[in-house]
Amino acid sequence: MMFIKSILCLAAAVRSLALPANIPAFPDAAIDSGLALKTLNSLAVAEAFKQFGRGCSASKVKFRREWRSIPKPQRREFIAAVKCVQSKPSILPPGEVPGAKSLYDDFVWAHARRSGLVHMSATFLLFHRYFLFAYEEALEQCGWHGGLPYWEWGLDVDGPHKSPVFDGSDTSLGSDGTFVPNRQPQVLPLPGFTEPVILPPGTGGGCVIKGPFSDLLVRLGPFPPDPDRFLPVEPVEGRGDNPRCLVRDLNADPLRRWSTFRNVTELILGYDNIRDFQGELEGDPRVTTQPMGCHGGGHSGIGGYGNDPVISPNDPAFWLTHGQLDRVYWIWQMLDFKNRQDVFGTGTYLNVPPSSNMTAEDTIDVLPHAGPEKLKNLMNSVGGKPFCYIYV
Ligand SMILES: *[C@@H]1O[C@H](CO)[C@@H](O)[C@H](O)[C@H]1NC(C)=O
Ligand SMILES: *[C@@H]1O[C@H](CO)[C@@H](O)[C@H](O)[C@H]1NC(C)=O
Ligand SMILES: [Cu+2]
Repeated sequence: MMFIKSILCLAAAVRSLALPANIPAFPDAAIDSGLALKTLNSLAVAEAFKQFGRGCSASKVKFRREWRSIPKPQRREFIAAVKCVQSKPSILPPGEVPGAKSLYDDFVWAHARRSGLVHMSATFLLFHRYFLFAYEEALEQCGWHGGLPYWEWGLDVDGPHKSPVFDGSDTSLGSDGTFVPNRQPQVLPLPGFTEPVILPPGTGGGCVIKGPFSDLLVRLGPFPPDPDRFLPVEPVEGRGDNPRCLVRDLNADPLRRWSTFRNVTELILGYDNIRDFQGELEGDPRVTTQPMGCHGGGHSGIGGYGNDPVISPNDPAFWLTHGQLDRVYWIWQMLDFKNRQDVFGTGTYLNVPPSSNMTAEDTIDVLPHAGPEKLKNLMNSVGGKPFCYIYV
């Protein structure tokens, strides 16, 4: 209650500011320390409190918090809820995806089956926003009412293996993978860029063996790309049961290169239209000369399955890195809310195969978890029907 009050005070204090013209010019030190991003988050909260609609209100809004700001007993409750989703049976039609044994596997499939449509396309940010929401609802059914947590990358650029998110304690999402020595750098050829991205090996590389999810059985995938696309759509191969451990390879290098406080703050302040903002955030070769973006940095910071564009939701940390990404998008939107309500691009990965331009009137779904919804209804996190959350 105190917390809500202080947010409301803050909202009152900044109400007089016209956004985004009055965003303070931040000193370098504030950008590098994360203070600037924190301030932008506060401005976004203030704006969100003016944008409540259709049943979403200050008393109902869900607070999505950074992992470290969730008290440890609640972190344990969150982990228990994730395990509950992992223990519930699949809701897919019997036999359709034989490897999907649990409701959690269904989420992995929901992402995999659409991966060729919802990356490097108009729906990237909003599909993932809706996807996170569907998962948050499943956690709710499993007794977690605290809002989906997020992972602030900027706090862990000195080593995600030391982070409370990944330290292997019972209040973490499990440890790093076991260290696999003598590995070569990973060479990632990214479509549309002439030079591949080269990543040094991380601090893991093997199975997660300590803490929550050390006993997790990953089942789905790998899914091969379709012959005419970069990523699959409704793949047939890979649906079978392929039980294996969770592989992780935590890595500070990509976090330092693409996902620092500075990278995220400059992204939010540097672009005023969705094409450029989304293109930089995702490293879209049609928009930017910089591959990866903060999205890629976050995934590669987790490494292992978390760095696979198709099956990354197999790692329970997926939801926290994408929570952070949605937070970045959310802050950007809230800094100029009425002008940041559109989508840009087509409905296929790098427009291969070619597809139509999409508009906010188009619909997406997150089957089997959430039905079709117009993109315009997914723009406002506090618009009610379906969303009612903010990041704090
Ligand atoms: C990201 O920020 C770091 C400093 O925080 C900087 O060294 C790096 O060049 C930035 N990356 C990009 C792609 O701008
Ligand atoms: C799709 O959008 C692009 C970029 O704005 C534009 O150049 C193109 O003409 C559009 N295509 C159609 C069919 O409207
Ligand atoms: Cu992602």
